[in-house]
Amino acid sequence: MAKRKGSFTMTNLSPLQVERLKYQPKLPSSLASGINHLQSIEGSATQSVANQDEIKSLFKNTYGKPTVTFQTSTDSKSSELRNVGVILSGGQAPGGHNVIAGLYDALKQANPSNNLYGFLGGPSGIIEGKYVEFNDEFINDYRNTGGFDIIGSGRTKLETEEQFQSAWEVCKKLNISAVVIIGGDDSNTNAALLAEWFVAHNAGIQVIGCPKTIDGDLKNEQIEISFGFDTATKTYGELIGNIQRDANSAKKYWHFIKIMGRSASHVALEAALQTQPNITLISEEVEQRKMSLSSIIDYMTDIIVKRSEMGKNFGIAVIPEGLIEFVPELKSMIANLNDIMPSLEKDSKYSNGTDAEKIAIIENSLSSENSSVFKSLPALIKSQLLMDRDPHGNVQVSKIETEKLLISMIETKLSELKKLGKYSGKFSTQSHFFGYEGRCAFPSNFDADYCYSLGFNAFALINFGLTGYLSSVRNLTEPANDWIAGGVPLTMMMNMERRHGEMKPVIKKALVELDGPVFKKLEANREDWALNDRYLFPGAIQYFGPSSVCDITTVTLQLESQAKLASV
Ligand code: FBP
Repeated sequence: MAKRKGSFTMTNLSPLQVERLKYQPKLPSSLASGINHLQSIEGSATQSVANQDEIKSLFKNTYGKPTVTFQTSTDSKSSELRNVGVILSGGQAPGGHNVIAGLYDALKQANPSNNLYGFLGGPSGIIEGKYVEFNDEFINDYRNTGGFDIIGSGRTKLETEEQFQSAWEVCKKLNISAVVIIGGDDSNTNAALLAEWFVAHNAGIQVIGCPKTIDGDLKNEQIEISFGFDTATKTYGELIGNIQRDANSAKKYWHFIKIMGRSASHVALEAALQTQPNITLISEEVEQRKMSLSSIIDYMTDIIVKRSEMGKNFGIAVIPEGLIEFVPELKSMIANLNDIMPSLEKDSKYSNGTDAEKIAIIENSLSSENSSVFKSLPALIKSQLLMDRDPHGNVQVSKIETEKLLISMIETKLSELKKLGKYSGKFSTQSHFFGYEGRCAFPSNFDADYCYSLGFNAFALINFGLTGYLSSVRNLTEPANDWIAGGVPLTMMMNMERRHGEMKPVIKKALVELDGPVFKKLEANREDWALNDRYLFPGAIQYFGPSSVCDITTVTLQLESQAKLASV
């Protein structure tokens, strides 16, 4: 067993760390009544969101289970001795430590002899048998803190027979009868596969997932929001607000701000609603309206020119991280690039070539249409497209400086307009990328409470003998006391999608819905925000003070919950 590397001491903690360690997260009233005083109320049998026959045949043992909701019980439930393992999977999201703290507290409350093991470095920890055993002192150092450093995270995919077999061996050695996987849509897809495999092999090991990701794309009818989205978007909101003040004070720069969030634009959209910048691009809209790169440039340039005519040579543009994958001609070019890269990389002429040589080879290897798109890009972007692929062999869009691509193309457009006498302003720019700044922030009170509840609730699901469920806490716009805790079968969220040329069962990713209330709010206001500065300044996340400031949820959650209420 890996030894714990020293703990924090009160002398090397910041004043905020000291205070946050004392914060007691709130629980839904059902869970607060005690882990041994719960009853589980079953809903009706469920089915997957699509491709029911295929999903059912792939998940013979775990398909169709009912949703469950926990309520307080006057009876006391005895709890058998349990050893549980926990894994943090994928990108960091604020609140992960509190999921583990909630899980630990529930497990110890159920039976002080229960043990919690943390697998190190993500899913590879359970395959390689790398783990730590938690105790009070260990957990206490991490309560209400950001980051995943308590046990680390990783992106190893848990999906093969050999990996499942190794995980089983490790669990047998530690007498682990349940594993909690804290992750996004991919990690929870793997949790569903592992749960099914364990049942099929009579392993006697339950698997429970917890919905994590700052991207906000793991949500559906049953899961209102993934944890981390609240804190991350508030952090970006603060930063954008500060930049807006600066821009409005100096009145000399256009700030182009790319915001993390992978494919979906939920993070950019939420940050925009919190701050009301002059321009917000939404990838899903670009795709649905089939907007070409030049039409995006025209849209942005038009606003820049109009503001300049009003004497405002400054502004703020918010750009979602995944934009280029949604612009039709770039999407096609990137797909072509992803296809030709594996064979090019095996060719020494390409792999030993200089950047310029590689670019020339690529231009000759792409289809003629895709090649002309590639040729039209600035040199910087061409080089970024040559960088290392992700583990699936795809271009890493987070490394493409879309904000700089847009700036450079707008500069070209504006100089053309200048020559035609249609623009006489100044276009001076600053570019930013906000992502990592928000992933490990101290969790907001919302995320601190939500995550602690998710972890506590995960143990309740284990205690009721369930497997293949996602820990679910709903009714999140109400005070924590009124939150509804329960579980949703992972298979209920699945459909079949093409991955690496094969149809695979996966949890459906939620993209921004253009007919949903959140996008509609942007759409209704963006013309006004473009020209008339309606900047909002959310400021830093507040942990202490009036509830109206400290306990607010995201605009996204509020609008979605209002729309849900209005529809019933
Ligand atoms: P998850 O989907 O695993 O939660 O990761 C989210 C994310 O932060 C994305 O927004 C971003 O594109 C990606 O991780 C960056 O990955 P990395 O941490 O490997 O740089």
